[in-house]
Amino acid sequence: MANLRKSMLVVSLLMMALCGVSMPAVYQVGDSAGWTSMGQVDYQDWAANKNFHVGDTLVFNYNNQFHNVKQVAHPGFESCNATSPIATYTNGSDTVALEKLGHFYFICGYPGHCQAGQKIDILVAPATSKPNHAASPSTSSASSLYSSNLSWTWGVLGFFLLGFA
Ligand SMILES: *[C@@H]1O[C@H](CO)[C@@H](O)[C@H](O)[C@H]1NC(C)=O
Ligand SMILES: *[C@@H]1O[C@H](CO)[C@@H](O)[C@H](O)[C@H]1NC(C)=O
Ligand SMILES: CC(=O)N[C@H]1CO[C@H](CO)[C@@H](O)[C@@H]1O
Ligand SMILES: [Cu+2]
Repeated sequence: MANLRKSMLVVSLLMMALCGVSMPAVYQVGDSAGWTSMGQVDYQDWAANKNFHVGDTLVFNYNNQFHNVKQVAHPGFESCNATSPIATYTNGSDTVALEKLGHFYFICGYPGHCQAGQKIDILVAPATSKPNHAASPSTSSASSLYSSNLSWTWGVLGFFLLGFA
C-alpha cells in the first residue's frame, strides 16, 4: 500500500514535469486597485498578459456596498446585462475557482459599472509547453528532447501500472 502510494506520487510528479504543469496561481483581479469602476484598471489589459489555467483562482476585492461580481454568459458580458447571472458574489473578498477550460465572464451588476469598464473576460487555457520559462535553445531540439522523454515517461508509467494494477 505504501509502495503503491509512493509510485502514484512518482507517476504524478513525472506527469507534472512532463506536461510543464505549474503550481496553481492566485490572481487578485486588478492587483492592488481591486475590482473597481473608477477607471484605474483596464481589465482587458490586466488579463491579457496572464496565462490562466485550470486550478487557478481569482480574488475579487471591493467594497460590497458599491460593487458585486456577476458571472455571466457571453451575451451578458457584451451587453452588460446581469439579469440572469451564472453566479453572484457579494462578499467583497470573493475567491472564484477557475475549475474548467474556456471563458469566464464577470461584470459588476451595479448600474453603469459594467459600461464604465468593470468587466473582465478570463480565458482559461490548457497548460502548454511553458510559455513563460526561460528561452529554450531551439524549438526543434526542445521538441525532440520532449518526445524522447515522452516515450521514456510512458514506459515508466506502464511499468508502474503493470506492476501495481
Ligand atoms: C437581459 O437579459 C434578459 C435575459 O437574460 C432579457 O430578458 C432582458 O431583456 C435583457 N435586458 C436587456 C436590457 O437587454
Ligand atoms: C466575507 O466572508 C468572510 C468569510 O466568510 C467574512 O469573514 C467576511 O466578514 C465577509 N465580508 C463581508 C463584507 O460580508
Ligand atoms: C530517454 C531520454 O532521452 N531521456 C532524456 C530526458 O531529458 C534529459 C534532459 O532533461 C536527457 O538528459 C535525457 O537523455
Ligand atoms: Cu461596481
